Amino acid sequence: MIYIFGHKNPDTDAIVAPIVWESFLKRKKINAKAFRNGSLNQETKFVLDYFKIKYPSLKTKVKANQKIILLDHNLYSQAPDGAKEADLIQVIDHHFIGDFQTKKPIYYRAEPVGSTSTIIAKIFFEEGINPSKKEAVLLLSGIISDTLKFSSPTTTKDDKRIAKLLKKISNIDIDELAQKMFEAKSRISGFSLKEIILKDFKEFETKKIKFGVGVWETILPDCLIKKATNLKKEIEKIRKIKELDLIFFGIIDILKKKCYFILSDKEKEILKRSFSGKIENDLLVVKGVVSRKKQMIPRFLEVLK
Ligand SMILES: [Mn+2]
Repeated sequence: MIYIFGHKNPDTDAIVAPIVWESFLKRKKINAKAFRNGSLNQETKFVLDYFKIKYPSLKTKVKANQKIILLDHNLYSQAPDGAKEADLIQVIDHHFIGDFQTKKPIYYRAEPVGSTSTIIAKIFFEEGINPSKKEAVLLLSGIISDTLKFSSPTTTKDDKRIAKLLKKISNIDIDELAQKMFEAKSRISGFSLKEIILKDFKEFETKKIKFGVGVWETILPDCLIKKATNLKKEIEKIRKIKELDLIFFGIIDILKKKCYFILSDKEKEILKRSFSGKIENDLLVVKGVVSRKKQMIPRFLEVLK
């Protein structure tokens, strides 16, 4: 049995890609199972409920020599515990490739497209297999989520082309689905500020500095902007608990394409050197920044160096 994982703190792409990849492998008579490495976010819950798809089981650790596939990530810091000692057989991903080593040859497919779902769909079409309606809606949701409905700078021609094909198969109204997904994602009631900061959070490191970057994508930024001072205090606490040197957190206004970075004490100077924008109380407001992968991480790595 092969275990398929998306990254820690899964977003919609990191959940739907493993589910569809499991069913792709099953068509090839390969016994595989999709897992989630963390709790589902509101958007993903909405997608799975709306299309009546079972939630994948939670698994955060693997035993040595367990056969595993990593989707939507290639960094061990985002993989389940024990992944380094497991038997890694495939990676399909659209992120930068980190300090990555394997013991034996593996299937590795990386493409600079907007989502892993795009790559999975491409593999279906390349092999002459049409995704089922269910597979198509799941992959379409992954693309919409990661590209913020084709508005993120990570969006490529391939994402749009593949989405059109998937729309044809599934007969889904993309605008309507995206609106519902973004509404679900924007709900903050029931979450503590700590949960909000850590909900979509990834850790990185340079030679000397370990840092985390959290983002909260929303169509209703004001309800969090109001809490900037408290978010700042929360960042101080989380930095200590997680033993990180720095924590960057940005509220991303999906519709206006703006990022509101919290100017927490230790991160303030790096943030100001990384992005130019307007300072409003405890916030640095940066126009046009919506992608952690393409806009934040490369910039932070450069400035931290
Ligand atoms: Mn992704």
